[in-house]
Amino acid sequence: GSPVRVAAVDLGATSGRVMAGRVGPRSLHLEELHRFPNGGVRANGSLFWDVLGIHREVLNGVREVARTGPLHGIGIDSWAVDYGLLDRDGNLLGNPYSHRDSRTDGVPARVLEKVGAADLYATTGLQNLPFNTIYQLAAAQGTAALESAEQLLLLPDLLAYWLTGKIGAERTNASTTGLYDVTTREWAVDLAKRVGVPWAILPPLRDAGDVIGPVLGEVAEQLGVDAGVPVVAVGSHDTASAIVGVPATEDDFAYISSGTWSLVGLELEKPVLSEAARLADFTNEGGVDGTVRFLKNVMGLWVLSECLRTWSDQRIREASLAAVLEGAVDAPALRTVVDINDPRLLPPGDMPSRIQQLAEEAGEPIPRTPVAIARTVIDSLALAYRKHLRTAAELAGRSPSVVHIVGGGSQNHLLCQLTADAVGIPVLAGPSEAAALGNVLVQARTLGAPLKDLGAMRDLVRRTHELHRFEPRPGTDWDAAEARITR
Ligand code: ADP
Ligand code: LRH
Repeated sequence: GSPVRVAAVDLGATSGRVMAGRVGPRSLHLEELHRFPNGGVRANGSLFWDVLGIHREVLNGVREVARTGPLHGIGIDSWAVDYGLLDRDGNLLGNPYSHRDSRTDGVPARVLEKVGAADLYATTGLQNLPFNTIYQLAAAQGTAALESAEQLLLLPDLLAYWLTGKIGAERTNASTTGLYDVTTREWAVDLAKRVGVPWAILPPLRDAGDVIGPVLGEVAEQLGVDAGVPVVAVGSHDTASAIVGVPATEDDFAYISSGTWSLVGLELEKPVLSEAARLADFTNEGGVDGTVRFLKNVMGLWVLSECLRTWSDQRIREASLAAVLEGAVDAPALRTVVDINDPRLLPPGDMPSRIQQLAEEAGEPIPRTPVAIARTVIDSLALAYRKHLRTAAELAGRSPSVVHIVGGGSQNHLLCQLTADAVGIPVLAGPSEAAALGNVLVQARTLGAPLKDLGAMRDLVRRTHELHRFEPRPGTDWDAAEARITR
């Protein structure tokens, strides 16, 4: 058939991008036509997303895709859990909060008193993160916005609503809310009732691959496109789209989706809801085509990017990403390691001081320079990947033979090599835009491209993208390092 050309909107917490994706029978081509910075905005004591600004950038990007060639579809994915509320007129009620806002401090404990951790896990299968939508809604109880809300839309669904006027919740992202039953694949209405969440605001569910609807006439005009262009539901959770874009040809592969967050785990056919999985605090998120993303959220390169922001504010000019990574390659290995998932690293702030504080508390040598701090972060990430991949494999009864690293972090060759060393199996790094590729591929299938399943999509990525291979190097005592942080 003739090639399909779509706009893939991929919104990360630190940058948003709009890509033109072209899929032919044996070809897959991605062109980045628009990129813009993203981040929380502090106002009136809270941390919000500038969602109208994001909407404008989505329009700007899609317009650019349409200007440069045919446009057969539009798909949107973004980070998980955050949402906007609509009033009865269909208007947005206030600004969507960032999941890094502190309003959920102390809330999970209150909710768990009502439902019990075991019950909650048995239904949702989710890692107990303070920002899960269920906790954000519990924190919002009694607010004017929640009381007048008619609909809750997760962010990619909100942006799709502004393009099409259609309301819904795509399942991969719904699965991150803590209000979704991972076994029945429906909203967990009873759970919502028990927590006091107004369940009627949860919109009808839809699947990745469904057509959401054609763009509204007014939007088509703004975009300079024909009114019929469909918006297609993709794996609207960016991590779900990224896992579609993992170029695995092996059956037993592990993955790390490495961006602002690192999502570390396995693709499974069924959730693992065992007591051991609950105690290990592993998540069972919904993947495209009914798969399960059995994984751990690791604090990720957020920690490094907040360090870089802090150094830039302090006018430490020599501390650019390229410079600290170059220095970190030659820094001594595992000199200082910290628990990179310490909850104090979640909110924005002076990250270098927090890393030093964690080192001091753990009795580790305190890293003093940007290079030493960056090396601490990278070593600590590799150590966390090792621990969680081993646990995932054990809990799921798998023994992966390779780790695929995708996302922006796949360009961090030091981290990729250390991951191979730490985990003890080869790492295949790339593509860095796996989420956008997954978004393109799911749209292309809906629009008629012959991609029968995830295997076919992954084959196409593998055949069209160059990967970097890292073999594990012996000689570093990772066990001893792990013992230092769990002491
Ligand atoms: P998100 O989608 O969450 O916004 P990305 O997948 O774009 O994140 O990954 C962003 C991260 O990728 C950055 O924080 C940075 O650490 C890393 N990164 C991006 N480019 C490079 C590069 N050239 N070399 C090393 N690391 C990089
Ligand atoms: C990564 C991500 C991750 C979520 C977090 C909120 O961008 O979607 O999978 O847990 O953001």
